[in-house]
Amino acid sequence: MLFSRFFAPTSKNDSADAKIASHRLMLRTGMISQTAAGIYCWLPLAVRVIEKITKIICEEQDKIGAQRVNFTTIQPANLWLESGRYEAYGKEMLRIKDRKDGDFLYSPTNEEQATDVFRKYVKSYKELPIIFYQIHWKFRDEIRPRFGVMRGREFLMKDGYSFDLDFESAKLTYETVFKSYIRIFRRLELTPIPVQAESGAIGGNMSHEFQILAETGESTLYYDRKLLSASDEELLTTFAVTSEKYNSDTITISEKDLMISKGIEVGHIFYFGTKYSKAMNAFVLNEKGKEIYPEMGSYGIGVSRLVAAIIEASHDPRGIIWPEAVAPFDVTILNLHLKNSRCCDVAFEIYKALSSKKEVLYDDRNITVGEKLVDADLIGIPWQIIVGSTKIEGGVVELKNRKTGKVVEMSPNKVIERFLN
Ligand code: 5CA
Repeated sequence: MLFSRFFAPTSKNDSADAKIASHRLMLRTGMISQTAAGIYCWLPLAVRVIEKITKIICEEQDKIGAQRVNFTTIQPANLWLESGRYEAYGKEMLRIKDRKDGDFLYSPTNEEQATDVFRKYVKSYKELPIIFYQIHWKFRDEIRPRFGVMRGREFLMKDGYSFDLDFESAKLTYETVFKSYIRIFRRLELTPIPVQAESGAIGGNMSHEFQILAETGESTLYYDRKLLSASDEELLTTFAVTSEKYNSDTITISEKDLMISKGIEVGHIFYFGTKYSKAMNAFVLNEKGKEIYPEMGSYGIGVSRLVAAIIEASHDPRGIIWPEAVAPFDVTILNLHLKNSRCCDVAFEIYKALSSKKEVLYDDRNITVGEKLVDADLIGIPWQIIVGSTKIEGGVVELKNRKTGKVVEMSPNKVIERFLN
């Protein structure tokens, strides 16, 4: 991709109302553009990151047998009248009338719809367990949308819904999804802290939140120091709670092992038994022909929030430092001297060669050297290949690692080899 043709409207100044690093940096790099309170347009850099995250989520969910679907953003109110949540959900739900005066809503979550699809088609215990998931937009009319996409009103969620025949099987599904989530967050180069949580508006009695440590997080976490080095299996049972559940009288770990930190909730999973299957009369027949209400769970990841959480976890005063797994491009080439034909030839040659295997952003814009270097650090692509007139006379270009800041000189051929092999 030629930067001169790429839509990334970067800016030199911070927006006054951006209070946390991710919000500030997403605006400055031109990843997002606000259209109303808590409602954002996602521009090309951001869409590339979302697609990388989506791919990782789908790979890990497909591995555990979850099946991707697309439920709808607009739902008829009667599904929610059946479950009893239409009134209970309150003002966070955006209610819509169609032209025939019918009541609809913009999905804040899709338990009812998943249950409705299930009851229409699944009739036998033999078809269970089933896990559906989707990656789709949600709307919640939050009282205080803030911190950019961190707490938006319109946001992208990965939401999953499971159906099992009995409690044992439902618990196994819950634990399988739990472990899949840990793998997803680790692949995103994050350190997830799973905490036992309240289930709130979703209901139910077994629930974990997945938190990412960050000083700007809205949750307060109390957890056992061991958690930071626990295996995926141990994570299920190691002590960790949010402030809503914390009670110093009942705590079982010693004071010296107790850690208290701020966190960002990037995922939340729930087991809620037959709450929706009973309310919506979704049942299967068991081997004796008896009607059984399946045991259900639901599983969310805040995909758009994750983009911001990754930036909170990985930035410095100069800008974003993308983990390689989700970076919008693998490598950027900075041609510092467009008027020098040797620089142009070498930069273009490297660009052509690398583009066969890598996602490359070639900065061919007619701006100052300083602006180019500042933008490259701001946007945070993991590797920068810097082509400048003095170095090129000596037959070398510079390869800079955004994270460490380390620069090494090498010949253009060497740098091509470095990325193609
Ligand atoms: N139905 C369940 C799971 S599918 C559910 O809705 N869970 S949730 O309410 O906890 O949301 C799942 C995840 O979406 C949260 O963990 C959070 O990361 C993200 N999320 C929730 N509200 C917002 C919001 N207003 N802005 C951005 N992300 C949000």
